[in-house]
Amino acid sequence: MKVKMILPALAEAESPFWRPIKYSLFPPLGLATLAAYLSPDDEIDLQDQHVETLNLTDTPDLVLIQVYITNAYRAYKIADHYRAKGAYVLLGGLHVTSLPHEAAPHADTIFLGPGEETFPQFLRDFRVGIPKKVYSSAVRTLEKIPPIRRDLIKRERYLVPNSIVITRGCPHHCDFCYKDAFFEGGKSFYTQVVDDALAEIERLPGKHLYFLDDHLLGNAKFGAALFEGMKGMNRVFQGAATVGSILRGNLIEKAAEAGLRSLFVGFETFSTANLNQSNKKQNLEKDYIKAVNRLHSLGIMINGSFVFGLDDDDKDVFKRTVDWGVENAITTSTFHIMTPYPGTKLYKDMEKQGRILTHNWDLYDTRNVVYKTAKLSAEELKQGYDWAYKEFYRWENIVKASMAHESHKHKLKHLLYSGGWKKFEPLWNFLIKTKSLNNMLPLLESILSKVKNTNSPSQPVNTTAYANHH
Ligand code: B12
Ligand code: SF4
Repeated sequence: MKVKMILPALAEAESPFWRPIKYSLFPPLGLATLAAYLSPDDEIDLQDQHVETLNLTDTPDLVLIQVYITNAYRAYKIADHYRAKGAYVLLGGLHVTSLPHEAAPHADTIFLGPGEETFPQFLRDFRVGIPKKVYSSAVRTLEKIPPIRRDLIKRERYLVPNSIVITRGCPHHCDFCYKDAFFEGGKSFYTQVVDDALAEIERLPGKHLYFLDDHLLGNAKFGAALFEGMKGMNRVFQGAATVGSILRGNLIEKAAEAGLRSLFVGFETFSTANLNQSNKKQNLEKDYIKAVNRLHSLGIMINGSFVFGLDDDDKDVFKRTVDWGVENAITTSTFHIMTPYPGTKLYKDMEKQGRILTHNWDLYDTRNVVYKTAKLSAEELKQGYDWAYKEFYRWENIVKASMAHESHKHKLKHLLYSGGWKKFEPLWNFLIKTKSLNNMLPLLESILSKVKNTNSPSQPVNTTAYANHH
């Protein structure tokens, strides 16, 4: 059977803010995970529109398309195109799960939730000619999942070909997060068996790994065993976690020992009212600065995530947030305009209150205001967001934040990481065009190399995370 798997490009691809490097970071891991359930005799063509031009002239028997919110319209068009040609078309992913009725008319079969159980079930049904219209994930486990078909990934086109996910979901329930909607009807946080995760890591060439798990420290027992197993593997890795998990116990030390060099941290907001509004209980009364210092003392760079536009935010929130980041030597920051994704509690609340201003999903990229704001006007919010990015990544601020570290090595690493990520667009574009992004990996690995802490543990010793997407 001829199978085509497609990750359509996100709408941002046509925006003036499009940064090709941001979309050449991670390969389509979800589709490569599903490909493992196909038979070795199937002829599989996996295409990622972020890094290649789609070939739409082929005639596959089965087409799988992954739908995110801002590629939804493009995904539907591609689906319609292949259905018109007689292919059997499957749609799945976050957006299909949030809005199955919108996706269904464009597909022969749709999938809700994770695909590890439902896709093989579909294949069994399809091969005997009785496929269903809808498959909804209920049983959830990562036990005995077949090895991801990484051979289908065009490694040289990505900066971070070694992305990996060994857990699914997260133990928390923030109102703005997709998590509860996507995992409805079953477990919403589960992990691989530690030995399987270690085996998957072993299969990855080179040194660098990027864990795309929502919360790498979310299960302390699993984390401890994983990091124990990773000791001596000579890896450097990046991941994401909550403020609380950094402050609790000694898991973060174990992670650092195993090679954790940069962490995406969901600070999101400094306001208690905002944390309550978004049910982000795990951040309430947490000492953010203590968490920052702990990471710095372990030589872990920080990519801070911040959301603007929660109801308690006023005009000062932008400056307050940028100043805090620079003063506390946060290496990279990811700012978002709050976005009520369909299916989330936030969306339902906003809809009830008549606050949703547009249903144009292309605008739901966290760079646009799509809802009626409270204390800020929509213009103030958008301008403040744009200002925050510019201000945080001004050379003066990059240098200032770098200088907050103690040793010259740490200052330099911060400078290289943050400056390199935001200030060398032409170089990144050249590497993408010449398909040689992967050649930058050794440089990234050396920037992420271990920081020998000659200072006392309480002194900030640091650097950061590359480009997290959030
Ligand atoms: C990698 C990543 C990116 C990459 C994506 C590129 C890529 N190659 O996939 C990049 C950097 C481009 C990116 C960008 C952004 N991202 Co992002 N990203 C992720 C991340 C960390 C991992 C995705 C992943 O690989 N998961 C692991 C695989 C195994 O799971 P999966 O892809 O979901 O696939 C499974 C199922 O969905 C299903 N499935 C998927 N497709 C199909 C198709 C069929 C036919 C079937 C049967 C099944 C199926 O089966 C798979 C196996 O179970 C997720 C968080 C997460 N942990 O998932 C956030 C996440 C998707 N991102 C998010 C956001 C907000 C963004 C940005 C808006 C951030 C920003 N401000 O720029 C942008 C734009 C996204 C958009 N416009 O929709 C949100 C999405 C919220 C939403 N409702 O859409 C997430 C969920 C993070 C979060 N916790 O909020 N992101
Ligand atoms: S902690 Fe992060 S991944 Fe978990 S529910 Fe909250 S926003 Fe989502």
